[in-house]
Amino acid sequence: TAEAMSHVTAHFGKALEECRGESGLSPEVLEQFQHFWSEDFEVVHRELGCALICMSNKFSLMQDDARIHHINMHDYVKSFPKGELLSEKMVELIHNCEKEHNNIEDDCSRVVKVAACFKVNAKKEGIAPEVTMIEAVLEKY
Ligand code: BOM
Repeated sequence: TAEAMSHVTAHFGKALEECRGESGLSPEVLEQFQHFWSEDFEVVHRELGCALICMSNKFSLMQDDARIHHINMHDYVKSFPKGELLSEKMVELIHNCEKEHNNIEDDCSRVVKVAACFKVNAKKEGIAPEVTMIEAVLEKY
């Protein structure tokens, strides 16, 4: 559900500042992680892909090949309110996007494409949160 996704995003997004330095993602491109879901944020910068890899590694959500760790992601999403309603769908959508962009060799470039694909498909499935929903739960984490 979009509600569960707002919790996942709020929690995951707390790792952004720790990853800004090594990813090179400037605050002008993405100031706060919740804006990932904004209509007017374009998921296009390679540095965002690098940041997503760094952030995922803080929670062991990726394998060494920078692909999603299915079990860890499942458990992570399940740990949030209503997460058990989201975890399977989320892993499936990300994995489908990984298959679509499997030809891109550079990890950061591929991950940002996967993230853009995931954003589109999550909106189609009605599990994309509004930025205001994320802001409402930020203080819990
Ligand atoms: O091939 C690995 C791709 C990982 C892409 C992840 C995209 C998700 C971005 C936005 C939402 C975030 C909330 C939690 C994400 C965990 C990765």
